[in-house]
This record gives sequence, structure tokens and C-alpha cells, in this order.
Amino acid sequence: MSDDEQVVLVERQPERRTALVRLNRPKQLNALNGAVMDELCAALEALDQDDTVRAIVVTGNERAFAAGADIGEMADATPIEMLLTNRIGQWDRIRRITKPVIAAVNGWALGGGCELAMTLDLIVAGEGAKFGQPEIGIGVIPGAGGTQRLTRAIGKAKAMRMILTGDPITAAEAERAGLVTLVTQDELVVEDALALAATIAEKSPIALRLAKEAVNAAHEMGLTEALAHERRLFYLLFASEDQKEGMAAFLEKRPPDFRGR
Ligand code: CO8
Repeated sequence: MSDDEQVVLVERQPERRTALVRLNRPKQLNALNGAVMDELCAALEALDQDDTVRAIVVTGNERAFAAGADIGEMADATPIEMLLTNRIGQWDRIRRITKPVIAAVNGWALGGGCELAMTLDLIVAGEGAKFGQPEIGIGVIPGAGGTQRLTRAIGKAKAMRMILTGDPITAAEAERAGLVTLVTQDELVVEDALALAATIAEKSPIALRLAKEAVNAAHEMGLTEALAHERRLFYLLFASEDQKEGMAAFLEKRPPDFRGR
């Protein structure tokens, strides 16, 4: 299959133990149709199983990370068709990825595109990026986590404005509000996201996996339960070779060699 036909492209970078996943429907601003979601989920799941990859970057192109769910594909749908195709249920496959995943965002991250970025773990944005939940303008509401993740990320006051007006915010506003990890020049977005991924990839894969699980628990559990969960994950890491190696390397004043065991 040529690059023109594949709606998701995957490039592994073995020397940095990272991989770059690119959404590739440029003429439709990467609108997330069934094919894109199927290929994206399959690509992330394959990389999650690949021991040569320790951190992943997902990006779009210079105009759009993704301008939302494909409106043409949804316009005539019935609720039962939506239910049976399980398009939104499929997003749980992205949530279940255990490795760190960074969204590298240029241009539009709207609707499902903004929700996709928020479902991943960190967001690196170009100065010209715009984040928004414009669904209200087409007679619906965010359906893939936007009302929940945006509110948790930036608070009710700002989330209400974005969701009720549909107006997007800039990358700088998104960073100030706590939605975005890092803002950089548009042309450096992918490079900086890959550099961040490479820094993460140097760490113990087992510790990364449990760290991601523990941080995500902050959104899903109450404090007492989440603290107990964190403590159990912390104790569990003492069963890993990477913990012995990491602490020995510190004491011997040498860099650690993490094997993911
Ligand atoms: N769906 C389908 N096609 C799209 C989408 C989209 N979301 N966004 C852009 N396109 C297409 C346009 O139709 C156009 O195609 P064509 O050239 O054939 O006419 C092409 O991409 C380029 O777009 P524009 O000409 O509109 O480009 P502009 O630079 O003038 O405008 C905008 C860019 C502002 C991004 C504009 O395209 C826009 O407003 N797009 C729609 C944004 C939107 O409303 N997104 C929310 C969609 S609903 C949603 O995401 C709900 C998620 C729920 C869960 C997900 C389930 C899978």
C-alpha cells in the first residue's frame, strides 16, 4: 500500500527507542473516520507490544493534528448505528496503551482531534496550534471524553466557555491553562516531541508503565484509594531488575542500563 492510501503511517526510530505515528488524511485535515481510528488503534497496539519501542509520538501535519470526527461519516447515522459500530467505544483501546504516548500538535486539534490529544499522555504544541471543542456548532456535544478530560485539565470555568461557545484557544492559552505540556516553534514540534520521547525512553519501561498508570489513577480514583494504589505499584517495582539496576547504578556513580525486566 502506498503512503497516499495509508491513513496512518508508522516510522520506528530504533536508535532512540521511539516511534512516530502520523495521521495521513491531509485533504480532510485528518478528520477521524473509521479507517483512521482502526489504523491508529492497531498501530498503537502493535507498538505497545514492540520491545524496541519505549515511547511513542502521534502527530498530524502542519495544518492539522485532526479537525475532529469525520462529519460526513456521522451526519446521517442513527443512534443504533453509532452503538453497533462502537466507534467511540474503540477509543478505550487508546486508553489501554501502556507506553507513554505524546501528541505532537500543529494546526487544528478540534473536537475528536482535541479529545485524541487529551487521551494521550503529554501534548507538545506548535505556536500556531489551536485547540477546541466546536461540536456545539454542529448540534452535538463532545462525545469521546471532551466534557470530562477538558474539564479536569483546565477547570470548569474555561472548559464551559470552550464547550458552550465552540471557540478554540491558542497553544499559549492551552499551556497556561494546563492542557499542553510544552509549546515550541511550529517547525520544531515533531522534533521536540521525539526528543521528549527519547528522554522518557531512557528510563525503565516497567517504571514508566506503572508511573503512567498511577498518574492516570488521579483522574479515576478518590485520593485515599489512589494513594494506596500508588504505594502498591511502588512496592511492586522492587520486584523488577530495573529497580535493582537503577539504584545500584546511582550508588556506583554510573548510568543505568534498564532492560525492562
Ligand atoms: N469532518 C470531515 N471533513 C472535514 C472535517 C471534519 N471534522 N474538518 C475539515 N474537513 C474537510 C472539509 O470538509 C474540507 O473538505 P473539502 O476540501 O472536500 O471541502 C477540507 O477538510 C478542508 O477544510 P476547510 O475547507 O473547512 O478548511 P478551512 O481551513 O477553511 O477550515 C476548519 C478549517 C476550521 C478546521 C474547518 O474545516 C472546520 O470547522 N472543520 C470542522 C471542525 C469540527 O466541527 N470538528 C468537530 C467534529 S464533531 C467531533 O469531533 C465529535 C467527536 C465525537 C467522538 C468521535 C467519534 C469517532
